[in-house]
Amino acid sequence: MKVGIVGMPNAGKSSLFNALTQAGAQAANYPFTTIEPNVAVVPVADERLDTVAATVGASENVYDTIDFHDIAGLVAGAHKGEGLGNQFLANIRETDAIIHVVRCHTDDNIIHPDGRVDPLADIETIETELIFADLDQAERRLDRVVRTARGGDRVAIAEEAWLTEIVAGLHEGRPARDIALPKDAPDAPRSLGLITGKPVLFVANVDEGDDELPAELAAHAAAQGAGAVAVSARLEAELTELDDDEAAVMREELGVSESGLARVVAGAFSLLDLIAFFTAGEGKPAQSWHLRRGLTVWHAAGQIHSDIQKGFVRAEVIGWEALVESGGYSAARDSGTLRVEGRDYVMDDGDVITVKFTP
Ligand SMILES: Nc1nc2c(ncn2[C@@H]2O[C@H](COP(=O)(O)OP(=O)(O)OP(=O)(O)O)[C@@H](O)[C@H]2O)c(=O)[nH]1
Ligand SMILES: [Mg+2]
Repeated sequence: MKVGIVGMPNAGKSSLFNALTQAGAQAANYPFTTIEPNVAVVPVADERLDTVAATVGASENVYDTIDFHDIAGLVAGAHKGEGLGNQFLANIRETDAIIHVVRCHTDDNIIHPDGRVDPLADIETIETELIFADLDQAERRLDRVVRTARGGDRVAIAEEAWLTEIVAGLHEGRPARDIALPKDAPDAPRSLGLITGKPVLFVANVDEGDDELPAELAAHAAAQGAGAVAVSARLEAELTELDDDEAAVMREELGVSESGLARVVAGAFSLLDLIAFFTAGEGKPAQSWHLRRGLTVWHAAGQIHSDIQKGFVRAEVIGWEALVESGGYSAARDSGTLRVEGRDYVMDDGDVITVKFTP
């Protein structure tokens, strides 16, 4: 899963990025990879995998990862070349979801580009710039497609139709996700890399020790069908410098229950409606994976490897708790809690699967 972080300059994007990256490295004790200075691959620790791995005697734990992309802040007029932000938007066109960091903290020492703290006004500025950037992208593509369509190319003619809808909708100031498209073009916003077509998780960057999501932000997110969580980016960044016990004591004192990483990851997963599943075998790595809820074990096989999906025969499936209670695969097989399922089996959160396939 790839996630792009957007927001106003000084909103706290890089602070959040650093906190997530370091917390991921610590929580999972797993060396994160910095592909570029502003891209981090963060493992998503999952205690269920640890227990499953211990039960079956796996060689190591490999957690599924999230790529976070931190880009420069956007200012009003970015689409006309103001500030730096616009040129970095290309970096997040390929992501699965957007994290929109909104300054809500009231620290006067931190300059706000517009000289005031107003979360909803900031959100509107960013949403407007993203719509303009998408409009630019869609119009350029439309120009090209119109030329091909004139030659009678049927694919181009269909594409011209939905691109025209998108361009018109964006012109009216609507995000791509709200623009109705013909049924044969459901992936259009994605294939075009439209940022306003992606699901959004708002991260309210709140004052230290303030765990509450501002009501106005919660309402705005709900109206859009977006997710929202409150995090103090600075506090989270500071907590990653402490060891686990010290950080737990600090959290307790401040009344901040869960780590910022856990909240952001949980927010992103519920936004994308993802479930976790596991693969594990004796002497082999135990791995966690994620899949959209409602998909089948055949889709799950495709996550693991396209060859495993192609040669899919059947799968052995068991809930992680049942596997741990049985103490291993062979006992689970004997007691009948390990089931054999066909390709249409719909995956449950926490399933452990072994796919049988013909190479
Ligand atoms: N008091 C307080 N300060 C914060 C918080 N989060 C970030 N800051 C400070 O705000 C300043 C800007 O934070 P950054 O994380 O660099 O902001 P950014 O969104 O990456 O900014 P650009 O990259 O310029 O767009 C830094 O001095 C941070 O220490 C917070 O939760 N509370
Ligand atoms: Mg930054």
